[in-house]
Amino acid sequence: MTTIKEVRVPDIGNYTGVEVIEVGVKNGASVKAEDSLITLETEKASMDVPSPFNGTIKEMKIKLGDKVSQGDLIALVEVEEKAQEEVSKEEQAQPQSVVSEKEKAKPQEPAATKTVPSAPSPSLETVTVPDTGAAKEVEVIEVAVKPGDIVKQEDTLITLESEKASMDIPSPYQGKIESVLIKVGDKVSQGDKIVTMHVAMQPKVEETKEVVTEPAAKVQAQPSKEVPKSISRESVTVHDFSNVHAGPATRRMARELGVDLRQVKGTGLRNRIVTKDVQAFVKSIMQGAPQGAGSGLQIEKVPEIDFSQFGEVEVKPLSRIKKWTAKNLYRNWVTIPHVTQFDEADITELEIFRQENKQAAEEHGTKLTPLPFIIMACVSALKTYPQFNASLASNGQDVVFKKYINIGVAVDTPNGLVVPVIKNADTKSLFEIAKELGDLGVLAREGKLKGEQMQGNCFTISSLGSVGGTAFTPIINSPDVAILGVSKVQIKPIFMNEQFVPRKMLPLSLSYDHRVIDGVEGAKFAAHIAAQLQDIRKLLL
Ligand code: CAO
Repeated sequence: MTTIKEVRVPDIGNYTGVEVIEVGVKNGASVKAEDSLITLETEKASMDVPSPFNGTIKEMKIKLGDKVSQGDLIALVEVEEKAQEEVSKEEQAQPQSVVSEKEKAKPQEPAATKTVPSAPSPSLETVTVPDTGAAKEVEVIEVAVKPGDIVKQEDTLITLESEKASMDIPSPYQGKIESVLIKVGDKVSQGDKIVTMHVAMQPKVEETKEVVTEPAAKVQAQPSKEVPKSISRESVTVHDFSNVHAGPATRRMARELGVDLRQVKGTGLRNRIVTKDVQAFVKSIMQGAPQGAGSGLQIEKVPEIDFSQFGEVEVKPLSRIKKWTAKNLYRNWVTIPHVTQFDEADITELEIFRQENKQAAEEHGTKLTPLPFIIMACVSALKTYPQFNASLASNGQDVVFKKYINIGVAVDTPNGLVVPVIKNADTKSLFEIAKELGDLGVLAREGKLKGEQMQGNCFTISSLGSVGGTAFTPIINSPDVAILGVSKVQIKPIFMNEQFVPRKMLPLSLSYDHRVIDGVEGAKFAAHIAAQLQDIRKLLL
């Protein structure tokens, strides 16, 4: 017998609104007790939240970038009663570590540790390991400074890793490192010396700053199990670092530099990726080394301009959706070699048929626009050219061919662009597609789309036909390998039967990933869509 159990964010000390930096599982995934569900990251520590049960993920309630606090619902897990009993027995045998009431009472948000004497500057200070709240003998997995380095207050000096968490130990001072008294692999405890440093400027307030305290939750810094990557609009936004073994400082550096950590080879203990690996990766890219799929670098920051010097301005934040979209579009634009193939379809006959059947469509409770026909033509093209119904695997070497056909349709909403998905479009009739399209469009504009309605697309259509334009170059919605842009129908003089005749021409713009699709294939795919639309009887074949 199975029951549905809730997994909630455990006691993570006094942290609230902690960012979810990884989602290790997706709906339907089997998990064992202790498998990581999500990874949280504060400024100072990253921590995995493991499943307390063996079972199957019924529904993930959290996504990348969410901010969570104790008690927030992470997932619903379908649990076999028997499996649960076994886990309970294991739990009894191995009680979880808990943080004492005293530790819980401490403010959790970190920083270094020392009582700062109000000595006249400059002075030579020794920085020691603070009370990490963890057991003694915690391993040093990264040393971020060397003699002569200038560090700012709060810069990471070393990273420690216990069984449950990795944590950065920041400098309590601004100054110059005189000597480093610790090396990678050392086991340290509270009070052990880390560095001596010439302190240029003392912190203004004489105080004992709070320590990095291991969160009370069962937290782990070990890499979580690899899970199948969901191929969806949502996964497009997810940096799946589930198989990455790296500490907070390294992750932070990677984020700042726009480095995809999955592409970086770790040289630290147990192949952990350390900051120097990220630096070496960046250097190799700058020197022209080839990159794997999906990686990329922030090229250069746009200079900050004070626009108010030219006239009145008003600053408004981008919507949440637009922020996500901006990141994804940017990544897709710089990492995928796009080629856009233009074509046009003579839809004169289609339009006659559509007008004749508008009434019938209304009787089916839907509206018949050119888009459902275009979707059916794309289904036919995807069946004929399966390399378009595919994704490049993250190793950049394999292509994942999909045996299902889900079509995403870009919908502009007041909050930004969303891509609801018509699932198994190859099994649906014209009216069914039209109805689903209309319903999804309404839900999208009302901001009521559910996560699963935006997941699993294989190919995307962006139609600006109702707006205008003659052509455009759509950006591929990775992990798709192609996207079809549709512009406004125009009546054009087409030379037929020895004379020019007015025909309704539909402009098509097919962008494809040139790593997966050859130019000839791109041209054939676009031509296939055009041919299907020109003679819609072919859609029946
Ligand atoms: N050329 C000329 N007219 C077109 C056309 C084209 N390529 N495509 C659609 N039209 C017409 C439709 O026939 C309809 O006219 P009638 O009401 O006279 O039949 C009108 O434009 C409006 O269509 P629509 O936008 O309601 O419907 P759609 O099936 O084309 O689009 C959907 C469906 C979900 C995309 C839509 O609801 C929507 O959001 N459209 C706005 C455009 C948009 O957001 N596109 C995404 C752009 S971002 O990449």
